[in-house]
Amino acid sequence: MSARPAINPVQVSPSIRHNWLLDEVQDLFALPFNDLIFKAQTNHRDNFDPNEIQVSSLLSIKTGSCSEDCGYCPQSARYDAGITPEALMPVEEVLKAARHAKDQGASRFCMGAAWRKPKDRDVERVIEMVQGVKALGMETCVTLGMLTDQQTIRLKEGGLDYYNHNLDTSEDYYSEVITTRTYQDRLDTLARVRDAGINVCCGGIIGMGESGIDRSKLLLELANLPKHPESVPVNMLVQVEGTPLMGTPTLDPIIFIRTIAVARIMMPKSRVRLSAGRNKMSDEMQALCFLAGANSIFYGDKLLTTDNPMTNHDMVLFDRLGLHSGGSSYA
Ligand code: SAM
Ligand code: DTB
Ligand code: SF4
Repeated sequence: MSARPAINPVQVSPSIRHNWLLDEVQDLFALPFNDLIFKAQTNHRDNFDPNEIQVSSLLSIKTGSCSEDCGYCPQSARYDAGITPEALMPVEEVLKAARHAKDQGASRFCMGAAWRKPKDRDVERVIEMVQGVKALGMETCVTLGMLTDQQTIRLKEGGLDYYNHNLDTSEDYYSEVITTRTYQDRLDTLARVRDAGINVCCGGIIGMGESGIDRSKLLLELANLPKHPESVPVNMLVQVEGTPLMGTPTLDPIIFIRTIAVARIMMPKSRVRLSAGRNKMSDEMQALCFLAGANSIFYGDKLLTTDNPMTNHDMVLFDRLGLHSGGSSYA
């Protein structure tokens, strides 16, 4: 192993850019794999401890019966994916799950609700959860759907650290997947979150049948936001029986790894999260994702409604790769 220092303050990466062109993104995707990974890993080392992974745990605080038609999602009321709907959880139960996640080694607790948009009284309940989780010494993230200005301000006042709201795919492909809210709706919520001073967690899903240009355009959209999201979750579609996207041809894993690498290069200081879909990835594929610049994962036996690798499997994987958990979102 070479003795390259973990973080070299002299080798500061080129300035953060918000003016990426589609051709440049496609040129990155088209690089020989070794050249792309080298570039991404070099960039990664200039900005982060290369062996440190930020670890978040997820909890579904309100499950199923969602009015939206997101074609990938088992929680939409429009599809029969065998989900048992559950109302918003009591605060104490949420805190019990957060304590467990902390004991398992998670530093951030992400609470997800199957809503198109929350009611004001729901937001107040979620704020109680956020405050309880923060009191445990964990970072907090919630994903509740579209927000009003006032709700966003309340969440900020309540101490929320991160808001997750994904663009999911390119604007062009979006209407193939979701028809009940627009791409602009999502951008509007993201702008509210940013303006309120809450850290932004925003990414997408790869493997929904989109083209290479769609993947480039998704990354272009994220990297050309006025400020890069502090966290960029890159999900591989979890195919769930009963959802419209079940049966989508499986994506070449190399393309997924390339997507991680291009995200790392375009958003050099963001945490790129290897998110949903790890259950279907080999340990070797995950190792390549970390090499390509992923430095965050969802940890815990469950995502929202689907399975994630078991925590002890992840611990062994970290050990085999010499990875350690730690770090906050932004370098
Ligand atoms: N209901 C809120 C919303 O959609 O804004 C928040 C929860 S929603 C489940 C959060 C994100 O999870 C979605 O935007 C999507 O990116 C991701 N997701 C949901 N189902 C998925 C699946 N089957 N595979 C991969 N990612 C998924
Ligand atoms: C994100 O980008 N991925 C997470 C989190 N943000 C909320 C959700 C993944 C959900 C996978 C399907 C499920 O478990 O229901
Ligand atoms: Fe509802 Fe969110 Fe699922 Fe879409 S992704 S159906 S908004 S829970």
